Amino acid sequence: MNTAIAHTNIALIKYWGKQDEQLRLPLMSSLSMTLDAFYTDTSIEFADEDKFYLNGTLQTDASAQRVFTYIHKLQALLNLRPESVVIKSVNHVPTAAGLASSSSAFAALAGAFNRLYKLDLNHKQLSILARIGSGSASRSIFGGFSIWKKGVTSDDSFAYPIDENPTMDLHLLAIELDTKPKSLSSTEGMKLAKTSPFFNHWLEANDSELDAMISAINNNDFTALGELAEYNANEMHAINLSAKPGFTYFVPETLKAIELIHTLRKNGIECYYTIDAGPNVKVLCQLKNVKDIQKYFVSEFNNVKIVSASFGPGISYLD
Ligand code: 2P0
Repeated sequence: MNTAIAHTNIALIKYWGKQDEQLRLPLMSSLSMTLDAFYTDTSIEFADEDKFYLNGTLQTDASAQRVFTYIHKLQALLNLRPESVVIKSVNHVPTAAGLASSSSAFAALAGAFNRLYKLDLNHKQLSILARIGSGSASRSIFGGFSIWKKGVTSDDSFAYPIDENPTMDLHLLAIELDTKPKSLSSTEGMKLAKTSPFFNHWLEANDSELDAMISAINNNDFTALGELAEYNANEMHAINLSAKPGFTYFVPETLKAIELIHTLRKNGIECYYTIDAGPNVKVLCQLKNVKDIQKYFVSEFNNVKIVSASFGPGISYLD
């Protein structure tokens, strides 16, 4: 059946800007945490006609187009027979998560493709294939903490693990504030962000922020990790606001959630936020505070859904 399973990841040092759109080569290195609670399993088989099923439903929209463009690109790149395929993907992302799944989706698809053609690729090669589907997917090949180094060519831009079984007490609470599809894709947002006058600073700060995050992880320093992850997310969203034209993924509830995190901190409950290309907020915290933080968000927002996650594993195969 050629089935691969990959988990989503959340960037603590973010990828936001490409040097090559086609190959998805980034302008900066990024660092992420792979999550246990959210994953995708994908199987692929040769068939008479290209078909893509997501959660059991045949897809005919832009998402199917993106998947087949990707498969055809890999077939051409690796000089493989351009055969048709049936792809069946299931996203095990709780509906409450409010998390994008392109990182797990393209990592699992790259793994399934590897099995289909019996390519026997190593994890570095798989990370390169996953990256071509979606940048963040390069990091989902690995569990725990991983770094995607930007590289200068396609063969040189891949992720590697820094600690696949971290012992750090680090939990993530995904707070679902808004379920509407985002108005601007990551791909488009990244293009616009390059017009910000602060974009150069974003690139210049990348090396030192990456080094500082690696130190925080090596020193098991939750405070340093949280402060820097929050700062890095703020920089990314500041670039969006200052682009020409400016834009934001925030909705009013996003700002309210940020305010709540400030209040929690003032009250001695240590927690930090990170926010991706959408309105939902992810809280970084330690196990002892998970329940209190959940309670506080539930009391301040009506019907808010919260999913708790910690470290997840790298790619695996079902058969
Ligand atoms: C990240 N994001 O590092 C950043 C932070 C969102 C904000 O990677 O265009 O779906 O497919 O390479 O990987 C989301 O963008 O973008 C993303 P493409 P992707 O996780």
